[in-house]
Amino acid sequence: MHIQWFPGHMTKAMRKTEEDVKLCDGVIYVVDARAPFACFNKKLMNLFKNKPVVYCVNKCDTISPKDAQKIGEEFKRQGLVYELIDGLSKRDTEKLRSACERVMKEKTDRDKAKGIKRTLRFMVAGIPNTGKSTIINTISGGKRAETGDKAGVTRSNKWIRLGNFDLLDTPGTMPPSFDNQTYARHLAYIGAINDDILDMEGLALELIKDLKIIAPESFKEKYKLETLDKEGLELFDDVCRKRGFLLRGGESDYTRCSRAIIDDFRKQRIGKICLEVAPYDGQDERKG
Ligand SMILES: Nc1nc2c(ncn2[C@@H]2O[C@H](COP(=O)(O)OP(=O)(O)O)[C@@H](O)[C@H]2O)c(=O)[nH]1
Ligand SMILES: [Mg+2]
Repeated sequence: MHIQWFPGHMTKAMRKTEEDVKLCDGVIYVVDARAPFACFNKKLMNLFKNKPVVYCVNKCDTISPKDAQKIGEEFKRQGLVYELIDGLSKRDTEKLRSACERVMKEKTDRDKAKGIKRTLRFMVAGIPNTGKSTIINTISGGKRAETGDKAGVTRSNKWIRLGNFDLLDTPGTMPPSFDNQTYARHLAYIGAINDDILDMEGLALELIKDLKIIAPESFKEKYKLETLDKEGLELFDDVCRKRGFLLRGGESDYTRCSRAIIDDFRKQRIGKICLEVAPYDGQDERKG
């Protein structure tokens, strides 16, 4: 299975981002805690290389506190300024505001000495569906940016003014191609890639193979499987049977079961699973 997704509107969005970043003091780069490293779009991040960036590991409520801590350690090791947050928590999103103030402190102090009081302008960027608009809504205490549980809800850049703090909501963009297909799969699992272009049955089979390694206990428990010591497709059949997704002749109904498994994963019904904490950090292609 090879995943590729770069619709035309993203080229335009990328160009707009390149223009708009010049108007900003810094960037809040939002990633999804379930696949934080897959969310790094190098091409996009390249546009921010001269700006302070606050990394926001969002949706931490969907993974275990222990895994969140591990992600934090890795970001720290890479020398990044970051916050681990739940984008629906007002208290958490306020941490982002202070992180932005922190990275701007030198400049703000210099301005203050000159008697200048300026508004801080931050662009909220990242790949699609990581929760950029949600975070802006939570911080602003109102539903001002459109959100939705699929890729591509935000179509254009939009300023949200919050007193002396302005945030720019942007549509997410993907890299033009995925050189790491493990990461591409992770993005598909978490819903960052439009489902309509994906082979959902192929994707569910891949997810089964990944869960067998990443979260064997939760996977086994969720579908009441007797053993995981089987090939992916055989496990797929077991899940179909256990969930009652069978066609009239008793054969597996892969189509319906695929949707169900992927949905179970996205809604944490298999467990709070992070796909990218060591030793399953997606750096190596999956073994076995
Ligand atoms: N569980 C959880 N879901 C979130 C969080 N932040 C956003 N979401 C959900 O993720 C989906 C995408 O959010 P949205 O703000 O539209 O993402 P955007 O494309 O980056 O602007 C929506 O269904 C949100 O409700 C979070 O911190 N935790
Ligand atoms: Mg959005």
